[in-house]
Amino acid sequence: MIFNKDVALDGILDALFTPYKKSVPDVNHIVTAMLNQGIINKEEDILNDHIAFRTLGVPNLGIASFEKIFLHHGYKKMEPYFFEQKKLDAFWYAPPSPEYPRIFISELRVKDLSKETQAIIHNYTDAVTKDPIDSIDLDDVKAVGDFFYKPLWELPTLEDYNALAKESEYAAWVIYNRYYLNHYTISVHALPTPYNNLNTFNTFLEKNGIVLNDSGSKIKISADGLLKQSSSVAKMILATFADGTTKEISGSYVEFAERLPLPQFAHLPAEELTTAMRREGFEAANADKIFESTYSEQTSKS
Ligand code: OOG
Ligand code: NI
Repeated sequence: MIFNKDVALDGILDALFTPYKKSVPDVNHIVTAMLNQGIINKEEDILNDHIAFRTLGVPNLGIASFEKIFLHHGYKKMEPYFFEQKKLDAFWYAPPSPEYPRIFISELRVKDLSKETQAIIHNYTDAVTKDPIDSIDLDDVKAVGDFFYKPLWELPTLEDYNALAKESEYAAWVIYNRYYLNHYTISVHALPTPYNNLNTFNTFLEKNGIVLNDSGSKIKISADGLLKQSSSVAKMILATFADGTTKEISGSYVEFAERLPLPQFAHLPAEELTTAMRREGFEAANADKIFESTYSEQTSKS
């Protein structure tokens, strides 16, 4: 297969974005503010650094299932990350060409949870007896697009949702939101000066009413100093549970990333820097705090 322009991948990404934008009003709010401020001339000027998904580590689901969609479209599996306290595993995936976003997929280590919590999760997921991806034609944009929003298990009860959230807010998020796009990420380094650094960009965001995740600190910085990340706190959505009761729960959020040039390219002017000359990949310590963008301690601030 020749990559570069993958029409199916374009369609799949579009299918993810339309519902995401509808349920995360911060996206249009930020884009409009950037247009008004003259930071961008059109929405397409924004470079999407990466998108992220969450999964449950149970048979037939999890990373091993979900990643097939993107491996099929030329993504390459890169480094793993491990989050001991949150009981998560993750990988990042490099795109077939730099105009496509990286992908970050995480998975709950279900076996590491309490027996009670495992039982609740299995109550839902045991209905999935074969890998659902294996019955999709991955070149069929409509089929893949529909898959992201197709219920793979029953709608949870509020009681189960609350019980899961006590042990793992991540588990509760996935049992309700499933494969909804968790976030997309604005590449801050690709913006015009002075907005091409996270400090200035965050000030702009906060002036425009965006509430930032401050777990650890608002700007998460990798050990090498070259990857800086911030995120908004998740938008609350009114969820309807199996018994018809409703509750406001966390939906998705927006992330902002600044990838600095690698030391050997640091002397080059910004317009000469390619993606390959900047810090690649992710950073576990940053990610650990970014996950909390959907955790109640953060969302209760907005
Ligand atoms: C993903 C959190 C980690 C990053 O860029 O390191 C992350 C999530 O909340 O599911 O997005
Ligand atoms: Ni991210």
